[in-house]
Amino acid sequence: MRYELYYWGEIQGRGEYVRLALEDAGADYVDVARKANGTGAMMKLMEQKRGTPPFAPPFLKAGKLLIGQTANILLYLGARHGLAPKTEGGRLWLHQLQLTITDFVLEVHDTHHPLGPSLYYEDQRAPAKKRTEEFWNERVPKYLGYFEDIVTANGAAYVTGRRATYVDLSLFQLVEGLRYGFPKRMKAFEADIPRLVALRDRVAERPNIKAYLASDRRIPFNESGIFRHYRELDG
Ligand SMILES: N[C@@H](CCC(=O)N[C@@H](CS)C(=O)NCC(=O)O)C(=O)O
Repeated sequence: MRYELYYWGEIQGRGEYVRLALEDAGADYVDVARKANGTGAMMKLMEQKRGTPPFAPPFLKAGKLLIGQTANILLYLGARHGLAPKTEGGRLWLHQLQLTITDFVLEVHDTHHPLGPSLYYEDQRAPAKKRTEEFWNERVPKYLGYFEDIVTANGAAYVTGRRATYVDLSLFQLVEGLRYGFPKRMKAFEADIPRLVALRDRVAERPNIKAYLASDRRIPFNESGIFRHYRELDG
């Protein structure tokens, strides 16, 4: 089956967590909105009233299924492509971790858009600065410390053991994104999360991920995505 991924074609954004899973799995997929007329096709699916219309991208068409919400898509792909444990308890645990990543991603977004997504960053610079201070003082240590503790406690290469899961791919993306958005702050912080950094390195070396990162399928970070680099926010 050829999957159809629907996500904005110019950014990594939330679609990247799905792209990483599809790429690691070596799945056959088309990144629809990166093709001619793809964004129109994406909007059409969102506007449909019947079936299971998604609220927002990313969403995935898998045969007759149309699946929205990043964590939900990964729940589906993880089970089909060996990127999740086999037990119900293991899958729920992984899904729980991915939902926590979803929460964190929103907080990353809110560093540059603390007053909401409808205003430009340039119209919320002062609150963004304040929010970013809190984000780095309180929230990054809390979230990444949580994941660091989990990896430390199980003492294995990946978050649930010896095999990589979609959560490991997402943790890779968080470290990469923070490095891009806040290079100075992240450089100082990385000493506190050595196991997450090692996990990031392990993911980067996985053959399919390595090939993907070197390809033009990997869209470069930019200032339209979730992780943005604004020098004034980087300490
Ligand atoms: N909780 C959803 C959030 C989806 C979301 O916010 N998508 C963004 C792009 S990253 C979007 O296009 N939102 C449109 C909107 O909120 O109106 C997920 O994790 O997939």
